[in-house]
Amino acid sequence: TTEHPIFSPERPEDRRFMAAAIRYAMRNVGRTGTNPSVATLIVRDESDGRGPRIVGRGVTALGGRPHAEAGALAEAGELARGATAYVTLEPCAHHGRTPPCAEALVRAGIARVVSAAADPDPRVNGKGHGMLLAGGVSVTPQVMAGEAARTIEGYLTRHRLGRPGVTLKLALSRDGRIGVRGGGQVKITGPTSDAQTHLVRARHDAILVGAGTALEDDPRLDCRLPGLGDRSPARIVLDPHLRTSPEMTVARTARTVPTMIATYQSSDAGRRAALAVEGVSFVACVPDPETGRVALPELLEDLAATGITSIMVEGGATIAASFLDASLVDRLILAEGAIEIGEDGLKAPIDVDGARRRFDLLRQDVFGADRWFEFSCGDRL
Ligand code: AOF
Ligand code: ZN
Repeated sequence: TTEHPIFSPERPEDRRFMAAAIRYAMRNVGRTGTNPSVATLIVRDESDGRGPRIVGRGVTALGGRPHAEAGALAEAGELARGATAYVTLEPCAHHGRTPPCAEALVRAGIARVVSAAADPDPRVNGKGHGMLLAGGVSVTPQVMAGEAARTIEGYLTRHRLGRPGVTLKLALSRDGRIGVRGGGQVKITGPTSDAQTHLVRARHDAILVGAGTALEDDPRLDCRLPGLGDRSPARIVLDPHLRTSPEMTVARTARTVPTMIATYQSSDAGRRAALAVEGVSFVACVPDPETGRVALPELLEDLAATGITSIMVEGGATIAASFLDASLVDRLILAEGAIEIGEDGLKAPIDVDGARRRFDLLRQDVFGADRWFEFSCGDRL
C-alpha cells in the first residue's frame, strides 16, 4: 500500500492524471493480443504557475509491443528528466522481446513513477517497482488500481484463471424476451445501442455465438463503426455437430475476419475440409458427461491457450444460459429495447430484475428508447 515506508505517498494531482491514463489505455483494449493495453503519461511541473502538464503519452502498440512506456519516453525526450510517469500497470522488469520498461524509465531520468494495477506476470510482479526503487526513482503504487484493473480484465482473467474474460450480452424486450420462437430475427434495440454493441465488440478478442444463431441470422459479427472498421475481433461459432456451411457469411469472410469453429472431433470431415478451404480454423470441444452439452470450462481453457484473453458471448438463449449456469460470466450487458414481444416470445435466461438481484450494477444508460445495463458478476480476480 501507499503507507508502506519504501513507497512515496499519493499527491493531490495523481488521481486526475491516472484517470486520464486509464482512459488512454482504453484505446487499444482488444487489440494487444495476450499483452494488456497499458498507457503511460509523462507529466512535468515547470513551477511556472501553470501547473503540471503532459509531455509524453504512450499506449501499448497493436499486437502488444512496443510497450506503453517506450512511446511516452520517446515523445517526452529530454523532458522526461525529473518528470513523473503515470502508468496504468506496474512497469515490466524482464528482458522479453523488448528491454525492461522499469530500466528505460530509470535511464530516462524519471524522478517518480505512479502506478495503478499490479502485474501478476511472475517476471514482473513487484520486480518492476523494485527495479525503479533501486534506480533511485520514487514509486507510488496502487493509485486507482481497481479502475485500471477493469481495463485489463481479460489479461488478468487469463493469467489467474487460465481462461478468457467473458462478457455476455443480451438484447431483450421490455417484457424480458429475446425473440420469437422460430420467428427469425426481431429488431429489439435501436441504432445507439447497436453502435455501443459494436464498440464493446471492438474491445474483445473474440465474439462467440451458437450454431443456432449463426444458422438462423447468418450474421457478420464484425465491428461496423466509422473509423473502427479494422477492429473486428475473431469470431467463434460454437457448433459441436458442425452445422455451419461454407456458404454462410462467417465462413465466406473468414479471410478478412478470423473465424473459428468449436466442434466435436467426430464432426463431418468433408464439411470440415470445405470450411477450411474458406480459411475457417477449428478448435476441438468435448461434451460434458453430465449435461451432454459442450463442456465450456475446457473450451475456454483451450481458447485461452491460443492467446484469446476476452470473449463477448452474443447469442442465443441456450448458450447464454449455459454460460450463466456455469458461472462463467464476468460481465453481463443487458440492452433492453422499448418493444414488447408478448407471451409467445422466447424468455431471456436472465432479465434486468434478476440481474440486479444476482450481480453488481456497474453502469446504466439510456440510448434512445433503450436502457443499457452493465453488471459485474462477482469478483473472481
Ligand atoms: C509494460 N508496459 O505496455 C505492457 C506490459 O512478451 P513481452 O516481452 O512483451 O512481455 C509481456 C508482459 O509485459 C506482459 O505479460 C505484462 O507483464 C507486461 N505488459 N508491461 O511495462 C506495457 N503491455
Ligand atoms: Zn515493458
